[in-house]
Amino acid sequence: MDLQKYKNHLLQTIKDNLSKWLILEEGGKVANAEIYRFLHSIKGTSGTLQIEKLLEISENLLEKVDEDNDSMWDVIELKRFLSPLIEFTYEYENFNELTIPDEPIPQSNAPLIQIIDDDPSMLIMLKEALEENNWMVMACTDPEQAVKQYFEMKPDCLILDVHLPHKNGFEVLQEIQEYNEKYFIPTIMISIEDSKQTRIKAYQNGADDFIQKPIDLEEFVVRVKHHLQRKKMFDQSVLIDELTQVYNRRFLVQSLPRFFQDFKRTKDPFSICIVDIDYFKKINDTYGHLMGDKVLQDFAQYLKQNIRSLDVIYRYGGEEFVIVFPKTTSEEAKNRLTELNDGFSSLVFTHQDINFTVTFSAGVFMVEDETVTIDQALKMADSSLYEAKNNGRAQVVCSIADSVSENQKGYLNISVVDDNFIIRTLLANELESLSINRFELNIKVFENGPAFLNSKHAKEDVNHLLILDGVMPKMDGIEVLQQVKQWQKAKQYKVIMLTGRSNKSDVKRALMLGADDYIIKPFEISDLQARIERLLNSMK
Ligand code: GH3
Ligand code: MG
Repeated sequence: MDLQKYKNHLLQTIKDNLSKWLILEEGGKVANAEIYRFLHSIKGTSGTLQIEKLLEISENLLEKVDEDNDSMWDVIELKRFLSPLIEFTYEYENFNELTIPDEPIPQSNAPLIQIIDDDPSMLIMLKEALEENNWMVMACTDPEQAVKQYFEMKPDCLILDVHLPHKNGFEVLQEIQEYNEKYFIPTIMISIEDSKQTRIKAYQNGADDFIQKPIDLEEFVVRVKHHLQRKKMFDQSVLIDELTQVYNRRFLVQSLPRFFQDFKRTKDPFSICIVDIDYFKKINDTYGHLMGDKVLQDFAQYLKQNIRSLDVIYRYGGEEFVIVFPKTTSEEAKNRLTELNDGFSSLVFTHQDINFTVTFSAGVFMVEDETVTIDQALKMADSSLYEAKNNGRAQVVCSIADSVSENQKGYLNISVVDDNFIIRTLLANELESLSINRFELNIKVFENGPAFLNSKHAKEDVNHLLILDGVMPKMDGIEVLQQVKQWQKAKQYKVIMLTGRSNKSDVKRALMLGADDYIIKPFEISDLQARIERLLNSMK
């Protein structure tokens, strides 16, 4: 991979910091902690980027800065101290050229990797190295935001720096530990420190792997790939319910979206049914738990053997199952379930010479409308089941599609703020064609920041997706983002920044200000679309 652009970005970061400090008037002060963090991050990134000279300079300088000292540096003293770095920056800038590789295009179904590192140069570099493999990457510099993003996006792999501002990587791990363990999310800790204690602490806090900075990108990618493969195997191996040997609820959650997608493509309605054994508690109470288990097993097997190969059955919970009948109307599903009930209830169970039979009740919902969500469909099937139980059990009830009211849909405002007419129009067209059924979309374009900020559209009390150009006259995207983040309703906003290739410092600022994602211009529409879909899926 071409490291040149990351080198240039690192250089820009160094220059930004240096110029910020060096323009201070005589008598100006800079906090020791800030210098320490600065040198620390250069050391980590320069090693990874194989800039030996810079690594050496930063290591030497870092040795002279005490991490725990909270004093201030005088600007004159600082200028002298940092002179090797200033010289290097000048030489490097004047004797190296700029080359930029093509951007990769991630797919919407690609594994999702989350990287948390407070050094934007490192973040951008790792993100792009991973994206070269067609994985989707979410990058974040702020641990608070990262934790929120983690629960919203549920990544397939987490890459986490030990040193973060406000909250360190171990603390982040503790916060997400329960979910992380439950779903076996591979977690890689990265750090400039490679002491035995740090590594032990990482593993004790649930990390699966530890990679020291400087990072060898080739090895890094291979290790991530290995973790993703294991995660996939794990996901597959835990999809069958142990007792009944049908798919479990976890797989239901994973596979239901596929039926909805197929429906959108083929327009063939399908039916979702929730099936529940009648008076099951009584079976347990009368004949014992083991007999209860046997009834569950036989019931699941009976269903499995008597449905078509394309129908799918899942254990939804206790004695509740979900059956999906593809290409099936509710009337057909009802007939099939009624036949199944007749067949199953004619089977005789025997416990200590006592014979008994078992029936079930079922609720059916037919998906025939693209605006219906998974949750709504399950809710409708469940309320029909409830009705079947109330009507005396051992029967099948279908719900009526019309009762999924329009007002169950959420509203989503989308704003595109870009001074370039072509891009604005292109994006608006693209967004119009997105099929996001959960939301009633309201798309508006704005040619500058103030027009957006002062609009009624921006202030409405609904979810909002903001696509924001980084560089605009009047007010740039960063300033717009800054203002939006201060609004009380900032939580309702998801923000994607569009930035130019040469504007890596904007990316850095955007991420630090809490943008949810960024895209480098010129961008592939499919990339943008995939990113938008991911973000929208994470919205309630
Ligand atoms: P209804 O006809 O209204 O569905 O009544 P019910 O008794 O079937 O339903 P209820 O929800 O009152 O009780 C379900 C019982 O199923 C309670 C729970 O202890 C039992 N159960 C849940 N999982 C299992 C299991 O894996 N094995 C056994 N043996 N029992 C289970
Ligand atoms: Mg029951």
